[in-house]
Amino acid sequence: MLSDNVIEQFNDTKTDFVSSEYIRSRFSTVMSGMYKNEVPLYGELLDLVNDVNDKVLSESEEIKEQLVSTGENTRLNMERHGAIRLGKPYELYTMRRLFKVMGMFPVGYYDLATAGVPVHATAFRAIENTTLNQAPFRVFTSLLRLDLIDDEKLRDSIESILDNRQIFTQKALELIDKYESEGGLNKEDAEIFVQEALETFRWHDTATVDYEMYEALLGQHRLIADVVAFKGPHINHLTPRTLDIDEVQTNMEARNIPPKDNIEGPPPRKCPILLRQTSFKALTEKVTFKNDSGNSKKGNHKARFGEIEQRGAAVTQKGLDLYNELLGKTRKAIGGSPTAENASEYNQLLKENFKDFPDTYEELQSKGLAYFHYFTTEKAKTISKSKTYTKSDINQLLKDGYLTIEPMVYEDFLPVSAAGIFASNLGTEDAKREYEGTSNQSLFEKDLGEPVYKLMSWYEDKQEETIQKCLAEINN
Ligand code: OOG
Ligand code: NI
Repeated sequence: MLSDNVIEQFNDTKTDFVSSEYIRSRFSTVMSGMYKNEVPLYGELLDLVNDVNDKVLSESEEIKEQLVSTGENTRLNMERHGAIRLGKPYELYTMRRLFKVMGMFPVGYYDLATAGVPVHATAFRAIENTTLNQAPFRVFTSLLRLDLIDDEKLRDSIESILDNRQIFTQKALELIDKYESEGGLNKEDAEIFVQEALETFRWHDTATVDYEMYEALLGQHRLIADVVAFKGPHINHLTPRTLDIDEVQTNMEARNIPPKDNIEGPPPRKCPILLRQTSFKALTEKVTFKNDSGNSKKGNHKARFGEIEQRGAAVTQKGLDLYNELLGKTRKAIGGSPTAENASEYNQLLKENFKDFPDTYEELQSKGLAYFHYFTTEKAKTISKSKTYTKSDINQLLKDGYLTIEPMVYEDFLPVSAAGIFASNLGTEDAKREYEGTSNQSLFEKDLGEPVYKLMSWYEDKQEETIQKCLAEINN
Protein backbone atom coordinates (compact mmCIF):
# COMPACT_ATOMS: atom_id res chain seq x y z
CA MET A 1 0.00 0.00 0.00
CA LEU A 2 1.21 3.52 -0.77
CA SER A 3 1.77 5.71 2.25
CA ASP A 4 0.32 9.23 2.23
CA ASN A 5 3.84 10.48 2.00
CA VAL A 6 4.50 8.71 -1.28
CA ILE A 7 1.23 10.01 -2.75
CA GLU A 8 2.20 13.51 -1.76
CA GLN A 9 5.56 13.20 -3.45
CA PHE A 10 3.88 11.86 -6.55
CA ASN A 11 1.53 14.82 -6.59
CA ASP A 12 4.42 17.18 -6.12
CA THR A 13 6.30 15.83 -9.10
CA LYS A 14 3.13 15.87 -11.08
CA THR A 15 2.53 19.56 -10.48
CA ASP A 16 6.14 20.16 -11.53
CA PHE A 17 5.32 19.15 -15.07
CA VAL A 18 5.16 21.97 -17.55
CA SER A 19 2.38 21.91 -20.14
CA SER A 20 2.84 20.66 -23.69
CA GLU A 21 1.86 24.16 -24.86
CA TYR A 22 4.76 25.61 -22.92
CA ILE A 23 7.21 23.15 -24.51
CA ARG A 24 5.74 23.70 -27.98
CA SER A 25 5.91 27.44 -27.79
CA ARG A 26 9.48 27.33 -26.40
CA PHE A 27 10.46 25.01 -29.24
CA SER A 28 8.81 27.22 -31.84
CA THR A 29 10.65 30.25 -30.44
CA VAL A 30 14.10 28.66 -30.42
CA MET A 31 13.52 27.15 -33.85
CA SER A 32 12.56 30.54 -35.25
CA GLY A 33 15.68 32.06 -33.67
CA MET A 34 17.87 29.36 -35.17
CA TYR A 35 16.32 29.77 -38.63
CA LYS A 36 16.80 33.54 -38.51
CA ASN A 37 20.50 32.90 -37.95
CA GLU A 38 20.74 30.25 -40.62
CA VAL A 39 18.57 32.04 -43.20
CA PRO A 40 18.68 35.82 -42.54
CA LEU A 41 16.06 36.54 -45.24
CA TYR A 42 13.54 34.75 -43.03
CA GLY A 43 14.05 37.46 -40.37
CA GLU A 44 13.44 40.10 -43.01
CA LEU A 45 10.26 38.32 -44.08
CA LEU A 46 9.03 38.18 -40.46
CA ASP A 47 9.45 41.95 -40.15
CA LEU A 48 7.49 42.50 -43.36
CA VAL A 49 4.69 40.18 -42.23
CA ASN A 50 4.42 41.91 -38.85
CA ASP A 51 4.18 45.33 -40.54
CA VAL A 52 1.45 44.12 -42.90
CA ASN A 53 -0.51 42.42 -40.11
CA ASP A 54 -0.38 45.56 -37.93
CA LYS A 55 -1.67 47.58 -40.86
CA VAL A 56 -4.55 45.19 -41.59
CA LEU A 57 -5.57 45.10 -37.92
CA SER A 58 -5.52 48.87 -37.62
CA GLU A 59 -7.59 49.27 -40.79
CA SER A 60 -10.17 46.49 -40.51
CA GLU A 61 -12.39 46.35 -37.46
CA GLU A 62 -14.18 43.33 -38.95
CA ILE A 63 -11.05 41.18 -39.24
CA LYS A 64 -10.00 42.23 -35.76
CA GLU A 65 -13.35 41.24 -34.27
CA GLN A 66 -13.30 37.92 -36.10
CA LEU A 67 -9.88 37.08 -34.68
CA VAL A 68 -10.90 38.15 -31.19
CA SER A 69 -14.05 35.99 -31.15
CA THR A 70 -12.25 32.86 -32.33
CA GLY A 71 -9.32 33.53 -29.98
CA GLU A 72 -6.87 33.69 -32.90
CA ASN A 73 -5.76 37.25 -32.09
CA THR A 74 -3.46 35.91 -29.36
CA ARG A 75 -1.60 33.62 -31.70
CA LEU A 76 -1.12 35.70 -34.81
CA ASN A 77 2.41 36.84 -34.20
CA MET A 78 3.65 33.44 -33.10
CA GLU A 79 1.89 31.63 -35.89
CA ARG A 80 4.17 29.58 -38.05
CA HIS A 81 4.68 26.19 -39.60
CA GLY A 82 7.80 24.44 -40.74
CA ALA A 83 8.62 21.40 -42.85
CA ILE A 84 11.01 18.49 -42.61
CA ARG A 85 11.68 15.51 -44.86
CA LEU A 86 12.51 12.17 -43.30
CA GLY A 87 14.27 9.18 -44.82
CA LYS A 88 13.20 6.02 -43.00
CA PRO A 89 10.33 4.58 -40.94
CA TYR A 90 12.23 4.74 -37.63
CA GLU A 91 12.62 8.49 -38.09
CA LEU A 92 8.91 9.02 -38.66
CA TYR A 93 7.99 6.77 -35.74
CA THR A 94 10.33 8.58 -33.37
CA MET A 95 9.37 12.00 -34.70
CA ARG A 96 5.78 11.21 -33.74
CA ARG A 97 6.93 10.44 -30.19
CA LEU A 98 9.05 13.60 -30.10
CA PHE A 99 6.20 15.84 -31.26
CA LYS A 100 3.85 14.27 -28.74
CA VAL A 101 5.99 15.70 -25.94
CA MET A 102 5.02 19.10 -27.39
CA GLY A 103 1.34 18.19 -27.71
CA MET A 104 1.52 17.78 -31.49
CA PHE A 105 -0.34 14.96 -33.21
CA PRO A 106 -0.41 13.71 -36.82
CA VAL A 107 -3.39 15.15 -38.69
CA GLY A 108 -4.19 14.20 -42.28
CA TYR A 109 -2.42 12.16 -44.94
CA TYR A 110 -0.93 13.89 -47.97
CA ASP A 111 0.30 12.00 -51.00
CA LEU A 112 2.64 14.10 -53.10
CA ALA A 113 3.72 11.36 -55.49
CA THR A 114 0.94 12.21 -57.93
CA ALA A 115 2.37 15.71 -58.07
CA GLY A 116 5.86 14.44 -58.91
CA VAL A 117 7.40 14.40 -55.44
CA PRO A 118 8.28 10.92 -54.11
CA VAL A 119 7.07 11.44 -50.53
CA HIS A 120 3.95 11.09 -48.45
CA ALA A 121 3.28 13.19 -45.40
CA THR A 122 1.27 14.29 -42.42
CA ALA A 123 1.18 17.50 -40.38
CA PHE A 124 1.94 17.44 -36.67
CA ARG A 125 -0.07 20.01 -34.77
CA ALA A 126 -2.14 20.70 -31.66
CA ILE A 127 -5.68 19.41 -31.83
CA GLU A 128 -7.64 21.52 -29.35
CA ASN A 129 -8.78 25.07 -30.14
CA THR A 130 -7.51 26.47 -26.87
CA THR A 131 -4.12 24.81 -27.18
CA LEU A 132 -3.89 25.84 -30.85
CA ASN A 133 -4.52 29.42 -29.85
CA GLN A 134 -1.84 29.22 -27.17
CA ALA A 135 0.81 27.74 -29.45
CA PRO A 136 -0.16 27.13 -33.08
CA PHE A 137 3.23 25.77 -34.23
CA ARG A 138 2.93 22.88 -36.71
CA VAL A 139 5.31 20.83 -38.83
CA PHE A 140 4.59 19.34 -42.25
CA THR A 141 6.51 16.08 -42.09
CA SER A 142 7.16 13.96 -45.12
CA LEU A 143 8.71 10.54 -45.52
CA LEU A 144 10.65 9.47 -48.57
CA ARG A 145 8.95 6.70 -50.55
CA LEU A 146 11.79 4.38 -51.46
CA ASP A 147 9.31 2.13 -53.24
CA LEU A 148 9.02 4.81 -55.93
CA ILE A 149 12.72 4.75 -56.78
CA ASP A 150 13.14 2.50 -59.79
CA ASP A 151 16.96 2.29 -59.84
CA GLU A 152 17.51 -0.78 -57.68
CA LYS A 153 21.22 -0.26 -57.13
CA LEU A 154 20.71 3.33 -56.03
CA ARG A 155 17.83 2.28 -53.82
CA ASP A 156 20.10 -0.20 -52.02
CA SER A 157 22.76 2.46 -51.51
CA ILE A 158 20.16 4.86 -50.15
CA GLU A 159 18.94 2.23 -47.73
CA SER A 160 22.38 1.57 -46.36
CA ILE A 161 23.20 5.30 -46.07
CA LEU A 162 19.99 5.87 -44.14
CA ASP A 163 20.50 2.75 -42.02
CA ASN A 164 23.66 4.29 -40.71
CA ARG A 165 22.26 7.57 -39.51
CA GLN A 166 20.74 8.55 -36.20
CA ILE A 167 19.00 11.92 -36.42
CA PHE A 168 18.07 12.14 -32.71
CA THR A 169 20.47 12.87 -29.88
CA GLN A 170 20.82 10.31 -27.09
CA LYS A 171 19.56 12.83 -24.56
CA ALA A 172 16.47 13.68 -26.64
CA LEU A 173 15.62 9.98 -26.83
CA GLU A 174 16.06 9.60 -23.06
CA LEU A 175 13.75 12.53 -22.39
CA ILE A 176 11.10 11.17 -24.77
CA ASP A 177 11.24 7.89 -22.80
CA LYS A 178 11.00 9.81 -19.55
CA TYR A 179 8.02 11.81 -20.81
CA GLU A 180 6.27 8.61 -21.84
CA SER A 181 6.94 6.74 -18.62
CA GLU A 182 6.25 9.60 -16.22
CA GLY A 183 3.59 11.48 -18.17
CA GLY A 184 5.38 14.82 -18.36
CA LEU A 185 8.61 16.79 -18.03
CA ASN A 186 9.57 19.37 -15.44
CA LYS A 187 10.79 22.77 -16.52
CA GLU A 188 14.45 21.89 -16.38
CA ASP A 189 14.02 18.70 -18.41
CA ALA A 190 11.72 20.51 -20.83
CA GLU A 191 14.42 23.07 -21.57
CA ILE A 192 17.02 20.36 -22.14
CA PHE A 193 14.51 18.52 -24.33
CA VAL A 194 13.89 21.64 -26.45
CA GLN A 195 17.61 22.22 -27.00
CA GLU A 196 18.29 18.55 -27.76
CA ALA A 197 15.30 18.25 -30.11
CA LEU A 198 16.49 21.37 -31.93
CA GLU A 199 19.71 19.53 -32.87
CA THR A 200 17.73 17.27 -35.20
CA PHE A 201 16.44 20.27 -37.19
CA ARG A 202 19.78 22.04 -37.57
CA TRP A 203 21.51 22.61 -40.90
CA HIS A 204 24.79 20.72 -41.45
CA ASP A 205 27.16 22.06 -44.06
CA THR A 206 29.01 18.78 -44.39
CA ALA A 207 27.35 15.99 -46.33
CA THR A 208 27.48 12.38 -45.15
CA VAL A 209 28.13 11.18 -48.72
CA ASP A 210 30.82 11.88 -51.31
CA TYR A 211 30.24 14.11 -54.30
CA GLU A 212 29.66 11.21 -56.71
CA MET A 213 26.89 9.82 -54.55
CA TYR A 214 25.38 13.27 -54.12
CA GLU A 215 25.27 13.65 -57.92
CA ALA A 216 23.68 10.23 -58.29
CA LEU A 217 21.01 11.16 -55.75
CA LEU A 218 20.44 14.50 -57.41
CA GLY A 219 20.07 12.72 -60.74
CA GLN A 220 17.21 10.70 -59.28
CA HIS A 221 15.46 13.71 -57.70
CA ARG A 222 16.74 16.86 -56.00
CA LEU A 223 14.58 16.07 -53.03
CA ILE A 224 16.14 12.65 -52.61
CA ALA A 225 19.57 14.28 -52.37
CA ASP A 226 18.18 16.65 -49.75
CA VAL A 227 16.82 13.81 -47.63
CA VAL A 228 19.65 11.32 -47.98
CA ALA A 229 22.93 13.26 -48.20
CA PHE A 230 22.81 14.95 -44.82
CA LYS A 231 23.12 14.07 -41.17
CA GLY A 232 19.59 15.12 -40.34
CA PRO A 233 16.29 16.55 -41.59
CA HIS A 234 17.22 20.24 -41.48
CA ILE A 235 14.13 22.42 -41.21
CA ASN A 236 13.62 23.52 -44.82
CA HIS A 237 11.34 26.50 -44.25
CA LEU A 238 9.36 28.35 -41.60
CA THR A 239 6.18 30.15 -42.49
CA PRO A 240 4.57 33.06 -40.66
CA ARG A 241 0.85 33.76 -41.12
CA THR A 242 -0.14 37.03 -42.75
CA LEU A 243 -3.53 38.70 -42.96
CA ASP A 244 -2.84 40.01 -46.48
CA ILE A 245 -0.65 37.85 -48.66
CA ASP A 246 -1.04 40.02 -51.78
CA GLU A 247 0.36 42.96 -49.87
CA VAL A 248 3.31 40.88 -48.64
CA GLN A 249 3.98 39.51 -52.13
CA THR A 250 4.03 43.05 -53.57
CA ASN A 251 6.38 44.28 -50.87
CA MET A 252 8.81 41.37 -50.96
CA GLU A 253 10.77 42.63 -53.92
CA ALA A 254 11.19 46.07 -52.37
CA ARG A 255 12.93 44.34 -49.46
CA ASN A 256 15.13 42.24 -51.74
CA ILE A 257 13.27 39.03 -50.95
CA PRO A 258 12.83 37.32 -54.35
CA PRO A 259 9.26 35.92 -54.46
CA LYS A 260 8.00 32.86 -56.28
CA ASP A 261 6.09 33.67 -59.49
CA ASN A 262 2.58 33.10 -58.24
CA ILE A 263 0.58 32.55 -55.08
CA GLU A 264 -0.60 28.97 -54.52
CA GLY A 265 -4.19 28.22 -53.56
CA PRO A 266 -7.48 30.04 -54.14
CA PRO A 267 -7.66 33.56 -55.65
CA PRO A 268 -8.09 36.66 -53.44
CA ARG A 269 -11.61 36.71 -51.97
CA LYS A 270 -13.76 38.79 -49.62
CA CYS A 271 -14.15 35.66 -47.48
CA PRO A 272 -10.82 33.85 -47.68
CA ILE A 273 -10.95 30.05 -47.75
CA LEU A 274 -8.33 27.40 -47.05
CA LEU A 275 -4.79 28.57 -47.57
CA ARG A 276 -2.89 30.89 -49.90
CA GLN A 277 0.89 30.59 -49.92
CA THR A 278 3.93 32.07 -51.54
CA SER A 279 7.64 31.66 -50.90
CA PHE A 280 11.07 33.00 -51.64
CA LYS A 281 13.41 30.80 -53.62
CA ALA A 282 15.78 28.40 -51.91
CA LEU A 283 19.24 29.68 -50.99
CA THR A 284 22.38 28.25 -52.52
CA GLU A 285 24.37 26.95 -49.57
CA LYS A 286 27.96 25.76 -49.47
CA VAL A 287 28.49 22.10 -48.68
CA THR A 288 31.60 20.04 -48.04
CA PHE A 289 31.34 16.48 -49.32
CA LYS A 290 32.87 13.45 -47.69
CA ASN A 291 36.09 12.25 -49.21
CA ASP A 292 38.01 9.25 -47.91
CA SER A 293 41.29 10.44 -49.41
CA GLY A 294 41.19 13.52 -47.20
CA ASN A 295 40.79 16.10 -49.98
CA SER A 296 37.39 17.44 -49.20
CA LYS A 297 35.30 18.49 -52.15
CA LYS A 298 33.18 21.64 -51.99
CA GLY A 299 29.87 22.18 -53.68
CA ASN A 300 26.43 23.74 -53.30
CA HIS A 301 23.03 22.61 -52.15
CA LYS A 302 19.66 24.28 -52.61
CA ALA A 303 16.91 23.33 -50.25
CA ARG A 304 16.03 25.95 -47.71
CA PHE A 305 13.61 28.77 -48.30
CA GLY A 306 11.04 31.02 -46.68
CA GLU A 307 7.30 30.98 -47.10
CA ILE A 308 4.27 33.10 -46.11
CA GLU A 309 0.69 32.03 -45.83
CA GLN A 310 -2.75 33.52 -45.41
CA ARG A 311 -5.29 31.24 -43.80
CA GLY A 312 -9.01 31.34 -44.46
CA ALA A 313 -12.07 29.29 -43.60
CA ALA A 314 -11.89 25.51 -43.40
CA VAL A 315 -14.14 24.00 -46.05
CA THR A 316 -16.34 20.92 -45.85
CA GLN A 317 -15.82 17.95 -48.16
CA LYS A 318 -18.37 19.56 -50.47
CA GLY A 319 -16.37 22.80 -50.40
CA LEU A 320 -13.12 20.95 -50.98
CA ASP A 321 -14.57 19.11 -53.97
CA LEU A 322 -15.66 22.41 -55.46
CA TYR A 323 -12.24 23.94 -54.71
CA ASN A 324 -10.46 21.05 -56.42
CA GLU A 325 -12.79 21.20 -59.39
CA LEU A 326 -12.25 24.93 -59.97
CA LEU A 327 -8.50 24.74 -59.37
CA GLY A 328 -8.19 21.68 -61.61
CA LYS A 329 -10.15 23.36 -64.38
CA THR A 330 -7.86 26.40 -64.24
CA ARG A 331 -4.66 24.35 -64.24
CA LYS A 332 -5.89 22.21 -67.11
CA ALA A 333 -6.71 25.28 -69.19
CA ILE A 334 -3.18 26.62 -68.96
CA GLY A 335 -1.57 23.18 -69.28
CA GLY A 336 -0.55 22.30 -65.70
CA SER A 337 1.31 24.32 -63.07
CA PRO A 338 1.54 28.05 -63.78
CA THR A 339 4.92 29.45 -64.86
CA ALA A 340 6.49 32.92 -64.78
CA GLU A 341 5.27 33.43 -68.35
CA ASN A 342 1.61 32.59 -67.84
CA ALA A 343 1.20 33.65 -64.19
CA SER A 344 -1.04 36.63 -64.94
CA GLU A 345 -3.18 34.67 -67.40
CA TYR A 346 -3.49 31.95 -64.75
CA ASN A 347 -4.52 34.40 -62.02
CA GLN A 348 -7.13 35.99 -64.26
CA LEU A 349 -8.61 32.63 -65.15
CA LEU A 350 -8.53 31.46 -61.53
CA LYS A 351 -10.46 34.54 -60.45
CA GLU A 352 -12.98 34.00 -63.21
CA ASN A 353 -13.50 30.30 -62.41
CA PHE A 354 -13.84 30.93 -58.68
CA LYS A 355 -16.89 33.12 -59.27
CA ASP A 356 -18.68 29.78 -58.84
CA PHE A 357 -17.47 29.56 -55.22
CA PRO A 358 -19.88 31.64 -53.06
CA ASP A 359 -18.12 34.54 -51.37
CA THR A 360 -20.27 35.51 -48.39
CA TYR A 361 -20.15 33.74 -45.02
CA GLU A 362 -23.95 33.43 -45.10
CA GLU A 363 -23.85 31.44 -48.32
CA LEU A 364 -20.82 29.41 -47.31
CA GLN A 365 -22.79 28.40 -44.21
CA SER A 366 -26.20 27.84 -45.77
CA LYS A 367 -24.78 25.83 -48.68
CA GLY A 368 -22.69 23.69 -46.33
CA LEU A 369 -19.41 24.71 -47.97
CA ALA A 370 -17.40 25.80 -44.91
CA TYR A 371 -17.06 25.12 -41.18
CA PHE A 372 -18.00 27.67 -38.55
CA HIS A 373 -17.83 28.42 -34.85
CA TYR A 374 -21.34 29.11 -33.58
CA PHE A 375 -21.95 31.62 -30.79
CA THR A 376 -25.09 32.72 -28.95
CA THR A 377 -25.90 36.44 -29.17
CA GLU A 378 -27.23 38.81 -26.48
CA LYS A 379 -30.66 38.29 -28.00
CA ALA A 380 -30.46 34.59 -27.13
CA LYS A 381 -31.07 35.52 -23.50
CA THR A 382 -34.60 36.60 -24.44
CA ILE A 383 -35.52 33.46 -26.39
CA SER A 384 -38.83 31.77 -25.62
CA LYS A 385 -38.29 28.65 -23.53
CA SER A 386 -41.48 27.02 -24.78
CA LYS A 387 -39.55 24.27 -26.58
CA THR A 388 -36.28 22.40 -26.52
CA TYR A 389 -34.15 23.51 -29.41
CA THR A 390 -32.22 20.91 -31.37
CA LYS A 391 -29.68 20.85 -34.16
CA SER A 392 -32.39 21.10 -36.77
CA ASP A 393 -33.27 24.57 -35.41
CA ILE A 394 -29.77 25.95 -35.91
CA ASN A 395 -30.38 27.65 -39.26
CA GLN A 396 -33.58 29.27 -38.03
CA LEU A 397 -31.89 30.44 -34.81
CA LEU A 398 -29.15 31.95 -36.95
CA LYS A 399 -31.67 33.70 -39.19
CA ASP A 400 -33.57 35.05 -36.17
CA GLY A 401 -30.40 36.50 -34.68
CA TYR A 402 -30.11 34.21 -31.65
CA LEU A 403 -26.88 32.78 -33.00
CA THR A 404 -23.97 34.19 -34.91
CA ILE A 405 -21.08 32.52 -36.75
CA GLU A 406 -17.39 33.07 -37.37
CA PRO A 407 -15.42 31.00 -39.89
CA MET A 408 -13.30 28.20 -38.49
CA VAL A 409 -9.75 28.75 -39.66
CA TYR A 410 -8.16 26.07 -41.86
CA GLU A 411 -5.34 24.58 -39.78
CA ASP A 412 -3.93 22.19 -42.37
CA PHE A 413 -2.28 22.01 -45.79
CA LEU A 414 -3.14 21.55 -49.46
CA PRO A 415 -1.30 18.89 -51.45
CA VAL A 416 -1.37 20.77 -54.79
CA SER A 417 0.01 23.90 -53.10
CA ALA A 418 2.61 21.85 -51.24
CA ALA A 419 3.73 20.33 -54.54
CA GLY A 420 3.85 23.83 -56.08
CA ILE A 421 6.04 25.02 -53.23
CA PHE A 422 8.26 21.96 -53.63
CA ALA A 423 8.41 22.55 -57.39
CA SER A 424 9.40 26.22 -57.14
CA ASN A 425 12.46 25.04 -55.27
CA LEU A 426 13.38 22.17 -57.54
CA GLY A 427 14.73 22.11 -61.08
CA THR A 428 12.04 22.08 -63.77
CA GLU A 429 12.89 18.51 -64.72
CA ASP A 430 12.15 17.33 -61.22
CA ALA A 431 8.94 19.30 -61.20
CA LYS A 432 7.72 17.52 -64.32
CA ARG A 433 8.50 14.03 -63.12
CA GLU A 434 5.64 11.64 -62.65
CA TYR A 435 5.42 8.68 -60.30
CA GLU A 436 3.37 5.63 -61.00
CA GLY A 437 1.72 3.87 -58.16
CA THR A 438 -0.95 4.48 -55.66
CA SER A 439 -0.88 6.37 -52.42
CA ASN A 440 -0.13 4.25 -49.46
CA GLN A 441 -1.74 5.61 -46.33
CA SER A 442 -1.71 2.26 -44.56
CA LEU A 443 2.03 1.88 -45.02
CA PHE A 444 2.52 5.46 -43.82
CA GLU A 445 0.45 4.76 -40.70
CA LYS A 446 2.31 1.53 -40.05
CA ASP A 447 5.62 3.44 -40.21
CA LEU A 448 4.20 6.22 -38.06
CA GLY A 449 3.03 3.73 -35.47
CA GLU A 450 -0.56 4.97 -35.32
CA PRO A 451 -3.32 6.22 -37.59
CA VAL A 452 -3.42 9.91 -38.50
CA TYR A 453 -6.38 12.02 -37.35
CA LYS A 454 -8.90 12.37 -40.15
CA LEU A 455 -8.84 15.91 -41.44
CA MET A 456 -12.51 16.48 -42.18
CA SER A 457 -13.82 14.80 -39.04
CA TRP A 458 -11.60 17.04 -36.97
CA TYR A 459 -13.38 20.20 -38.24
CA GLU A 460 -16.76 18.47 -38.14
CA ASP A 461 -16.21 17.62 -34.45
CA LYS A 462 -15.02 21.12 -33.55
CA GLN A 463 -18.02 22.70 -35.26
CA GLU A 464 -20.33 20.25 -33.52
CA GLU A 465 -18.85 21.19 -30.12
CA THR A 466 -19.72 24.85 -30.67
CA ILE A 467 -23.25 23.97 -31.85
CA GLN A 468 -23.86 21.79 -28.78
CA LYS A 469 -22.54 24.55 -26.53
CA CYS A 470 -24.98 27.03 -28.08
CA LEU A 471 -27.90 24.63 -27.73
CA ALA A 472 -27.01 24.01 -24.09
CA GLU A 473 -26.92 27.76 -23.44
CA ILE A 474 -30.21 28.37 -25.21
CA ASN A 475 -32.04 25.45 -23.60
CA ASN A 476 -30.70 26.24 -20.17
C1 OOG B 1 7.01 20.66 -47.67
C2 OOG B 1 6.13 21.55 -48.45
C3 OOG B 1 4.75 21.59 -47.81
C4 OOG B 1 3.36 23.64 -47.32
O1 OOG B 1 3.29 24.74 -46.77
O2 OOG B 1 2.49 23.23 -48.09
C5 OOG B 1 4.51 22.80 -47.00
C6 OOG B 1 8.43 20.61 -48.12
O3 OOG B 1 8.88 21.40 -48.97
O4 OOG B 1 9.14 19.76 -47.54
O5 OOG B 1 5.21 23.15 -46.12
NI1 NI C 1 5.10 25.27 -45.99
